Amino acid sequence: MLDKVYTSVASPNIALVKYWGKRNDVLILPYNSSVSMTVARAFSTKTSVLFTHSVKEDIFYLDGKRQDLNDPELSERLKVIEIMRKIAKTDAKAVIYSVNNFPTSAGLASSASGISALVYAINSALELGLDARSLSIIARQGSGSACRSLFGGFVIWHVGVKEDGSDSYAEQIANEGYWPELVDLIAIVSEGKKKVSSRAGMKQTVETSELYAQRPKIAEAHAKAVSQAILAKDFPTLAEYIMKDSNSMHAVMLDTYPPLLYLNDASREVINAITELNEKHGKPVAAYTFDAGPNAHVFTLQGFKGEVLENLKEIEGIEKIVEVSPGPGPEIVKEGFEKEIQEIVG
Ligand code: 2P0
Repeated sequence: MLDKVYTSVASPNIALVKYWGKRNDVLILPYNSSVSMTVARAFSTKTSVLFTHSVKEDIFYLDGKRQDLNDPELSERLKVIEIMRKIAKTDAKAVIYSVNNFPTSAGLASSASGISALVYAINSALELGLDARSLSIIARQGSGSACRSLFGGFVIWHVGVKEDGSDSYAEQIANEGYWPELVDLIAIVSEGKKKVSSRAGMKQTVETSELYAQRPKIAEAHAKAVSQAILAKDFPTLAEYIMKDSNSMHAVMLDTYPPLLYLNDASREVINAITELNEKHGKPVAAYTFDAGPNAHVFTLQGFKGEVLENLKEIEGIEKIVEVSPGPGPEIVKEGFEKEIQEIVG
């Protein structure tokens, strides 16, 4: 409905089996399925959307600042607006006011929660009535990992085989209440110089890594093993495949030419500490995973949390540790940024 504000909230996700490489850069189609956990609302993006004929162009505020929609990176991500406008057959302009309740330095990507919150709010604002699977296909085209945030709990993004991307969507494996004992301890480490963005980095890997040809079938097997381990609440198997998949992705990153080195000394200390802890227990009680940066995500069960934290606290270079648990998918909320949007529209 035009001239009415709709507000959604969505949370980011952390990959347990990684997406790293596109077979189609425009539609954002991956080379392999990936699996993730959507995190609780302590980390979320709240987005209010209004469609109207009373402004001449789309307007987008992020964290209180108006964004330049001619910026190529941002406009590529925001093409989801145009996709949805076409479905609704409207030329009304969008006024968007989006706020993250967590800093990007918290070790979680804000683009996933941002884009999933946006498509979720637009679905209501334009009265499209699309289900979460269809919305995940739209969100995917803004940013691959965003499609997984359309669901809560544990989620698989299916690789798909079709050229139009209609079978490359996200699906829930188990909801956020399924395995509440599982926690992710994010160890924030000091970052060095700015890393290569995920989008640019994965393209370089696909183009130059000789090992990459092996990656899709390895990751596909990991996605299957991780999905089964989640359903069985089998932590040792889950932990083994989480670590193997992180290692595998960082192997093809290192094999990229020139190499992509996202881990630092503190990251490697975490790998050593978790490996020793698991050896001490004679089975995996914790699992590390790293994205395109040095921050460690350490998965464990509540019963081992104290011991894992003790080990992490001894590592030099860890600045802080943030605990996150499984969380819900996007939702529409009553209270949004009505006042702010009113001021923008005038
Ligand atoms: C993931 N990452 O599965 C992997 C692991 C980073 C490492 O998805 O180009 O921002 O927008 O599709 O989704 C980060 O890449 O990239 C990412 P685009 P995206 O979570």
